Amino acid sequence: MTRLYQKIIILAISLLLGWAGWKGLNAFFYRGSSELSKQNFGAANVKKMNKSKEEWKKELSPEQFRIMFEKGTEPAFSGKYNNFWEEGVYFCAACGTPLFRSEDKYDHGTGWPSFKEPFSEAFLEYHNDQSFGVHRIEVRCAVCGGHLGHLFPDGPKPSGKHFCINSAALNFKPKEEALKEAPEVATLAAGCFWGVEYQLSQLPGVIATVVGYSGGETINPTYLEVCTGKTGHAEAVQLVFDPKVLSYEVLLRKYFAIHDPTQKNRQGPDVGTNYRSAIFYHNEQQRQTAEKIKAELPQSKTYSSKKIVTEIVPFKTFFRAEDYHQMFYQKNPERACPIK
Ligand code: MHO
Repeated sequence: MTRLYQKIIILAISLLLGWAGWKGLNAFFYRGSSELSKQNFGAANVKKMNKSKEEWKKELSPEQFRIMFEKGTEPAFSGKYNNFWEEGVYFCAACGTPLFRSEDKYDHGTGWPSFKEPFSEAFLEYHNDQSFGVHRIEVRCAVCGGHLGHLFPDGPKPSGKHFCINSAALNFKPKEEALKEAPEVATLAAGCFWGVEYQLSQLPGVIATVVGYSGGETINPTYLEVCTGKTGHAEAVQLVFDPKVLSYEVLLRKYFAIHDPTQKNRQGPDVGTNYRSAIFYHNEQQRQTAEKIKAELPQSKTYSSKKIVTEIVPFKTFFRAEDYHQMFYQKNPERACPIK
């Protein structure tokens, strides 16, 4: 009897140690693993490519096909971009969508190319991956669905994002060449993002949109956290557009026309810093265009010398919002935000 009692205690202790060990291992490998559960998987507004696996098999090398369409991984430290630091853009090796920029590449020391921000959140897609008994977030190209790698929450601040990507899924093009081919990205805040996304997505030349949170400190905030005003984030729309069809200037003029840039920290009934008017510029040219338009506006009749309060600040990071906020207006036209 006593022996059975002892056995039960030993079994319980070993189970407990095993469980604690497993938790410890997870915490060790994915520091801040609770952050993983906060990642929003909302699908962006982007045109998908419909190609079958058989077609990709014919077009890609066996290694690329295995990694991108059979969820493979290249061995650590083996990929051509692991230790590669040239300036340019990394495109999807399958469909050619721009996915990452050299400015956002950093050495995480794990043996795969690592990035702290994507070219645009609109071009990525996230999925839960439970393979090997661990929870990871799989990253795919939103256009062709090709597997790229994983997103870990142990990246450098302010994004905290660590995109761990297979070199074989990428095709690097140097700056000059990339500039000719790649579209541009804009991140804009003008109050409730439902209506802003809808209005701006109607402009010819807009390739993709995604709504989310920008300008604050909190990593992976939820909508409710942003609503408290304590995260520092503003509801924002990230757009990818073709500069040959739509200039940043025309885009900004539309942006100013669809909201009231004289209202500080509010848009109509939506009050709070999360509804502030802000332009998160991605480069010096964008900053200059934004400053120029902002300075011009008060001279027009519409504003009759009223102060334009729109913030013009450098883009730092963008966290996508929950799925139900993506393309909200298209899904719920009856619940429009105050659209001017
Ligand atoms: N007044 C809007 C705000 C939503 S927006 C996504 C509402 O209907 O709740 O912040």
